[in-house]
Amino acid sequence: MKQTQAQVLMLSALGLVTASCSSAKKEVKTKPNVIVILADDLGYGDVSAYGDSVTIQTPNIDRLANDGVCFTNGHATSATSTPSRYALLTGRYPWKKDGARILAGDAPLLINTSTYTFPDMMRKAGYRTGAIGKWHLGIGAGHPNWNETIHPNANDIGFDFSCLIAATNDRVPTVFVENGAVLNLDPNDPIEVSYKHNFGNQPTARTHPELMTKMTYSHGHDGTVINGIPRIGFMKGGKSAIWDDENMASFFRDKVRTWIGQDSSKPFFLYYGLHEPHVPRTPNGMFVGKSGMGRRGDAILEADWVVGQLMDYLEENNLLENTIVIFTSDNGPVLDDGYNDGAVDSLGNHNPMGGFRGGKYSLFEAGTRVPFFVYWKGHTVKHTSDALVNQIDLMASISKLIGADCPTDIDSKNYLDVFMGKSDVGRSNMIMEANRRLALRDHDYVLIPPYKGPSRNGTNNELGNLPQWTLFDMKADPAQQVEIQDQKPEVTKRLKDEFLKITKGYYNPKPAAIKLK
Ligand code: NG6
Ligand code: CA
Repeated sequence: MKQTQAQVLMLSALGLVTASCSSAKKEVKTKPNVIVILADDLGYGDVSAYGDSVTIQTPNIDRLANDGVCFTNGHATSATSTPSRYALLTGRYPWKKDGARILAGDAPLLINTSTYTFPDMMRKAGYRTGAIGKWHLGIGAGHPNWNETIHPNANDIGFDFSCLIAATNDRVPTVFVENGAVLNLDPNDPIEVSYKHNFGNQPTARTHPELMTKMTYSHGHDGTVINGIPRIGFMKGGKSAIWDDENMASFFRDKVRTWIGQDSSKPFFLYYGLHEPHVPRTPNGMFVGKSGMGRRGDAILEADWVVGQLMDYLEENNLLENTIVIFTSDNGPVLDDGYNDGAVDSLGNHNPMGGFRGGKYSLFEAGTRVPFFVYWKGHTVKHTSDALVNQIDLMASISKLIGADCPTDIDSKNYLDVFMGKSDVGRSNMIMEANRRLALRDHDYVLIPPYKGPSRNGTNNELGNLPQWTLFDMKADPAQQVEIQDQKPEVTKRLKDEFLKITKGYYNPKPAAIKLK
């Protein structure tokens, strides 16, 4: 690939090209390409860069960690996908937004088209913007007609191009949606989708268990069976558009390469949502049996391969020097998330939570503490950083880097120096969210307010529902085994006041029950 105009401008800003560009120097801003790779349910302990105790090998992801900034205290805002992605793409805390909870596959677009988003900001700054992979932020205005182009879609909140799984790989419709329209749809075989009722006496996982030739369900996931896998929700028709679970990774890999390669006149911003290792775990044959840890481990190897494929592409096309690659995960890990896929039995000594308590859905640490790496060849200061960083701050931080306009009244704050590895002074506090429940992190302390509700859900992950205001010291006790609120009443009081102030009007000790559907 030829050097893009943006690259030339950047090199010029760095004084690496001479005379011919010097007249443009005054207006020059550094505008590298920006890629955010967001894995789905990948745990802190699932990436080998985090230490010898990790029993799976992820050499490609490790390359970002080892050559870039490896954050040991990096967080998603939330312990589930939709709110976490909402925060990343809007720079706003999801608990301030009605309806920011795990969405059904036919839910309306969660982000208002009038909201100034991260991709809007990038577009305004001269970037072309793409969203490829998992979405899970809704589409349309409610119960979309999947047989026509659906509006509003990802392109209405700032993306020039989108090719997406509308929700999750375990939810219908099991089709790709490109720029708002279902790919490869045969108009003579229209798609119908419902999360309320089946279509006539169409077979489901319950009525026709023999259809589950690839995987059976353990909880939920008892709707329509597609490709031998039971899903959430009911779907009819659209046969030609149904995705191939085992080739989804290479499908998106190719989309990413084509999209990056098709236009070099502008820098690009890519939001790349990997579907691994979310359920159903359907690694390609290349990875089956390779991790020794069953389907979940094999799916992680596939995610690692995807990262390698992207990095190779960037390298082969001389884009590495001009591209920031950010790798992280939307929430913490889970083993049995509704399928009998052997994740629990084949785990061995592996600890996806990296020794932290809880996991996906949890207010405990493993809910939001996720793998987090930033790599920009020649620019990021390679090291391991213990700074507290949060995905919500990427928007404001990148705005500083590229000289873009970012509103100051949002929750996203500028930590560019931290993300670049030039400073290890991260956030002093943040609010964590898990299924509409909130907790406070302040320096090394975590304060979890009382919540009514079960201690675990069907996944067997601990949720963090505790009867009283509970204080932990993450430095002394990273596994959150020792409650110290009684030893430290002043700290507890100070943090409680701080929590109630930040979350004023949002803290509800008894949030509406979350249906795991
Ligand atoms: C839950 C699903 C789970 C997963 C999750 C969303 C059941 C029992 N559980 O409701 O399998 O799909 O939603 O995961 O249906 S997330 O990573 O996208 O937030
Ligand atoms: Ca997720």
